[in-house]
Amino acid sequence: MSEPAHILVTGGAGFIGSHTVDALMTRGLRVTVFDNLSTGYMGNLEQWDGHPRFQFIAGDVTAEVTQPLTLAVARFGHIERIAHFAAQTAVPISMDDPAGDIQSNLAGTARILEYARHNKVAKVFFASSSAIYDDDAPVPVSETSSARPSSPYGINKLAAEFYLDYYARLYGLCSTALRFMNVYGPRQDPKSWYSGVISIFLDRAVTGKPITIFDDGEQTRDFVYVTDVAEIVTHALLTDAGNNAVINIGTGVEVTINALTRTILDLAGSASPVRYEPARAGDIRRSVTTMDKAQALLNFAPRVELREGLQATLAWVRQEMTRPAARSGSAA
Ligand code: UD2
Repeated sequence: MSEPAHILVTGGAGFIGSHTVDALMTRGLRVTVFDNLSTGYMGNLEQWDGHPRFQFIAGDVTAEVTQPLTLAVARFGHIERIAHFAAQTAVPISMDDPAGDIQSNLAGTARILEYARHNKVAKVFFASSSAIYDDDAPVPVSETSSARPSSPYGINKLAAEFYLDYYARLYGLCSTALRFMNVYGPRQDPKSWYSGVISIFLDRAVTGKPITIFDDGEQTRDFVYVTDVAEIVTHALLTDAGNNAVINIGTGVEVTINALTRTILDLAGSASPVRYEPARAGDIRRSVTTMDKAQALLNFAPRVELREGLQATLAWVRQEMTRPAARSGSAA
């Protein structure tokens, strides 16, 4: 019997990356995580510690990757496919340091693509973002909506998509880019300024601290649960589905921040006060995706509805509070 395929997950200690590692390990594959632990946590991978099909390699996509990856190949053999999540993930940081964002998000992706073409990798998955769209694009956004990023983060994600296309045309390298809407769920760091609204609000609801809604709360987002995202990434990575395509990943359900807040307070049984503050600079008003392309090319149908996903995330937030050292594995 042949050995299970060897998959590389860059940024595999992070929020979405670690859930993708779970999905790949559960399918019986061999997984190497390549991560610099700048925002990821070893605690996100503790369930695989010591597993014979799992290895962690400390490394950074802002530097040469071939040398550190020879260690991965020495143990698990040729890397067949790559899920590339390693990135600087905060839009505001990209605005403060555009050149740094180019290094992490664009040059980092180019290094992974160079590795893939020189080492005959069968397929690369790339984590793109709804941040590539024009803020003024009418909703729901589809993959043909105007791409006009309003941040260096979005510019570099879009440029990276062009690199995927270039590698496909010039070298026949196969890839799929998924443009994520607002992903939420367990392991999204509630303490970070740059974290998602759901993890921040759940943390505040549980601790009884005030919740701050920017603007009037009638702005909308499309919230997709992280295990649904990890499953569709795994499907695109391991099959020919979505080959050389860019596809939006959300739910198609548009939710206001006010409605979200009510549900969170209700689920948590919380009396946290709610305050309103002026709109955050650069915030978009409405965001939701069409589902047509994801359905047609990936047969994607999200399984976890918002209330259910919030409940699961709430349980995780409560559990994390009982073990305060859990998120201390970061080198950042
Ligand atoms: C999401 C992505 C970002 C990028 C962007 C593209 C996350 C965490 N971020 O940013 O990476 O892809 O989409 O447009 O998924 N809010 C409050 N109070 C708070 C925090 C947030 O009212 O304490 C509001 C905020 O003003 C916004 C909404 O909640 O209207 C969502 O904010 P977010 O930071 O979770 O995500 P977003 O959509 O700005």
